Amino acid sequence: MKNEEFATPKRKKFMHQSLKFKEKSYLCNMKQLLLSLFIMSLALTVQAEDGHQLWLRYQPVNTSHPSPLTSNPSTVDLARHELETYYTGGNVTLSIDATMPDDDGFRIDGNTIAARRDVGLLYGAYALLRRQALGAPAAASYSSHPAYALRLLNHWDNLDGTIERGYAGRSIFWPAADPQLIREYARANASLGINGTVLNNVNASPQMLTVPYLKQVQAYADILRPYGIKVFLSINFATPMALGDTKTADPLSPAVARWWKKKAHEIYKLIPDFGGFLVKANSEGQPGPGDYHRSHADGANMLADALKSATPKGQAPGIVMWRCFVYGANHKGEDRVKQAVSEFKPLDGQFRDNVILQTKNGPLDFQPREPYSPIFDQISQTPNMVELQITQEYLGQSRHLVYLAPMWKEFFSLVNPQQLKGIAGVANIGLDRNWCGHHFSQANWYAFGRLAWDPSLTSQQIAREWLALTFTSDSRFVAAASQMMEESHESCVDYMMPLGLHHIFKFDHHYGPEPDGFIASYPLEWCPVYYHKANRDSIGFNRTTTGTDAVSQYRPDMARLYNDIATCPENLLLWFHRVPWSYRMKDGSTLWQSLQYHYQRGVITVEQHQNLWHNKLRNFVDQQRWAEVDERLRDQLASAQEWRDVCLKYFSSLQQ
Ligand code: GCV
Repeated sequence: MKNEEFATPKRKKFMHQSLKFKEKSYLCNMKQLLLSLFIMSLALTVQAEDGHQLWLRYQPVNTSHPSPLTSNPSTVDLARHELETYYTGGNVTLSIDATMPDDDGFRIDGNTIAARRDVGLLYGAYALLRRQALGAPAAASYSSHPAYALRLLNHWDNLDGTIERGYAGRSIFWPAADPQLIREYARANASLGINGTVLNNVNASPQMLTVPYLKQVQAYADILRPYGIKVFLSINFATPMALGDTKTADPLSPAVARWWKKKAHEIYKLIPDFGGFLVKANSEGQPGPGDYHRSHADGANMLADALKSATPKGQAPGIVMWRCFVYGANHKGEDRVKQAVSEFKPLDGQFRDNVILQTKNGPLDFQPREPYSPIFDQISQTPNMVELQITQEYLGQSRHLVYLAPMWKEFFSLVNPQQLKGIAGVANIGLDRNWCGHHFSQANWYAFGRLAWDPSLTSQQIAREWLALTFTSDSRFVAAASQMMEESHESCVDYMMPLGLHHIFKFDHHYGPEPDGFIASYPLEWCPVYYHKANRDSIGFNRTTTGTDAVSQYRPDMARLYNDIATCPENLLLWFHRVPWSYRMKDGSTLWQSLQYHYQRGVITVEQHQNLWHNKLRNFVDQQRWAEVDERLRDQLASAQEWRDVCLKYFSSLQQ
């Protein structure tokens, strides 16, 4: 290894602030001392902030006269209640306007909110409150319409209360829920325009569709309905067989189709506006139609027919969101990032009209940086929706401050948002008092919701908005903290997997580096060494036309761009190309120097963020939230250093 020198950040000396108690003569009196301590503790209690209020920190202005909420409020009741409680600008008129576009949008003219649908009035109310809190001009005329009809959270919550890839405590839904918490969850989502939620893990338990659990789902649906949120369920494809009701789960078996129809009717009886099913089939050990040599279309269509037959008249049929995250089944051995297209492209056009293909933004698995999934170039006759991961499985979990909107915007810069039918985000919500584990992870929930409504918003706009609503609108704080958020994703890529490296995580839990990872009994495509392929001379995965040819799954202009090492963006270089260590990068450095530079830059950025938060932003933030973020930033720095040191040591050892 050549020893490269890097500028280390200037470490500014700082003084730890300490509480100073000035001696005052009146404290001589013991009674007065106790009284003072009591008052001080009261003040601290009043100011205690635990993050539970999220971005909804409006102060009630009209507590004397808000319309009381019944136990079963309508959507319009909720809108009125929010406005009467929190809006300072006078009475607001809510009006249904049948001439407006038939969607969830709204128009605000002074103190009138107009919408085609009730839920539009509720969204308009939240927009008005947000604008008030952000100091937008009160009388401005403003209208807004969602980009997508489907704006969903996907919870990977198990019925025993654990959450797959959850980093904020146990499930808010299972095994049982506090109805008040579910109302708060609904309100937070409605304030962003999120209009659907999948209540259970895609690795689904067959028990989900049994009567006791469906009754629970019914109770949640009743709470969520007035907030404009429909419930959906992940299903296990083999449910009828697993519950002992059929001998097979073959989608072409009449008994199986009958079972699903009956089940769909049972669900709609309990939940008349049930949204539909999310399905992970023949992937990572889940059952599916492939077990019976049937196609994904056979499986999806059978479920789609069942939902259609059971949806109450006059209502759009329930939908099947069929996931394209499929590998290791029919195309075993093929480059993993190609397998989804190989599997689904031949089926395009064979799906019922109430089936939507749901695909992760990248072709591998929510890595810190991936190119977009070529499914979005290849599937044109079946509706597509994108699945983003809000929970930070591969981005430092809830220990690292990583703002994901810049990454999602990268996706939208290459996949036209208008070609999608909907958007889903794998939730980062749990029973932790602050919902998301890390206070700044709330920003990812917020950003997901805002982008699901309007993908043209910039990541910076959203960060500024969120900071002002969540902490303080002081422009010095917002400017510094939003810059930190904006830089955080790139720095995470730098200290984990720069220049297109991917999946060099520790096995199973995916926190921390394991570049030498290889377990013979595991599928090769779970092993880090499969992805970086580093040896003495070179590093990187040749996915060009001379390699696995994954590039050819992209539309022609992108395929050309990625295929040519001279035009391939350097931030994806090692994703698409196998490159000698001595390769000259655009700035003249060798690949090896560049790799070291990126790892070091990532660490330095975290160090700067940690210094900023610790020294400069302390006085803008309440003590509890400041300290909790501060502690995590320290952890993040240690983790970033570990990433840099372990990866560089390993790659350097190969070159000896
Ligand atoms: C829900 C990755 C994750 C799994 C997840 C899977 C999926 O493999 O590590 O936890 O399972 O993606 O999206 O189905």
